[in-house]
Amino acid sequence: NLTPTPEHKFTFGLWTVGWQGRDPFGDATRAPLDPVESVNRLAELGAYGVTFHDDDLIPFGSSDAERDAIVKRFRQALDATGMKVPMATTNLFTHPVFKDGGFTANDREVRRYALRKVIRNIDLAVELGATTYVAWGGREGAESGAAKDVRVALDRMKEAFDILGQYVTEQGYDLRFAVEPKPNEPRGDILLPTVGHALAFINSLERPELVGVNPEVGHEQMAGLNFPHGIAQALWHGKLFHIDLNGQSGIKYDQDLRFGAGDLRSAFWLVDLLERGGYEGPRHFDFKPPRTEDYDGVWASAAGCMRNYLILKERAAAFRADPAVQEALRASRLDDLARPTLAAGETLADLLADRSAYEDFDADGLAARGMAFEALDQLAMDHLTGVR
Ligand code: 3MF
Ligand code: MG
Ligand code: MG
Ligand code: MG
Repeated sequence: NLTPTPEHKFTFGLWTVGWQGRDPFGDATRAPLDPVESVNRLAELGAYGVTFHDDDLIPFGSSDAERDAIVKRFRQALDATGMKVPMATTNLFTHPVFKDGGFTANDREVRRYALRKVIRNIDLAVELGATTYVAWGGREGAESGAAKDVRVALDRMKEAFDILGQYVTEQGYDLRFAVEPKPNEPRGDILLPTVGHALAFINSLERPELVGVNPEVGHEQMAGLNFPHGIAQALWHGKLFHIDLNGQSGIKYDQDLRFGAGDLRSAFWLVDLLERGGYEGPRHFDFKPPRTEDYDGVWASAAGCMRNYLILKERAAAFRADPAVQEALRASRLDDLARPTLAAGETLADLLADRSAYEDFDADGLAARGMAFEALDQLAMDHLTGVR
């Protein structure tokens, strides 16, 4: 069944369908999109909810009265459609004041302002029912060596997350943070560039249990990394709090293609993993309908994200259910990988005393065994392409 419904938990950033197509070389190709229109159209398409940066909903510099009116109207659209807001985030990158970062700007006043801007939107996020707060530090970084003392900047980054953790704890909010890594763009080099860097950083925080990751397909691929592998490790650590789905074709600028475009094989393994791996959160799309598209194209692109996810979900399930695949998995000894290397009750001393493990080990004999991975992967290809 390829029809999206709210049970599939598909969500979209307001900034995705609302992207007007402005890029470093060209002006906007589309007129501004009313967030209420986005809520209505995405609801019609079968989405579960929307997410937003503070400034996506409430233009930067709005008065308190304008803010209240905007929020009221937005809330009415949510109520009328049943759309949810499971996640929100802060824009700490568009205004020129953030040119050297938010949490790690060299200017202390900017860092204090950034924290206040985040906290203000956390209150709104919680009011609207969000349980995840994403932090993407696109301007936290540098273009040159002496411009940023990275170890000191990481002290400031930790300070920011510790303060935010204190805030949500003191308020009694049911809200967790998700760090979104990215290697570069817009900064030349961004702090916490990959999932692995972010996971290590989280361990140094005062409240590590409140902080996880929000990996984005394209961001990890920009660093040449295998996205499903990164997601698997985040799941293994219990840290996959949220995810940004989109498409990317290799190491280049952040393409934000619709999900399933770009590296389709990687998308197949990703869906296979998410559907089997215990991720219960929203399937959140952070994509950009190409600037070639008018609004018909925008909604076709959004629908395509969900459709491709559901196609891949169906294909991955067929792959796992195929008896030939199960046989091929055994032939490739995946069941053996699942067995602990020491037997139950066996000790290190037993391993050291086991002559078959070393002295009598038949290295050449074991080396001669093929792994049968090619046949297994071809079955995946057959299922992915629908010929099987
Ligand atoms: C940039 C991004 C961001 C983040 C967003 C937090 C503008 O490459 O991916 O989108 O996803 O700021 O959710
Ligand atoms: Mg991105
Ligand atoms: Mg992207
Ligand atoms: Mg993103």
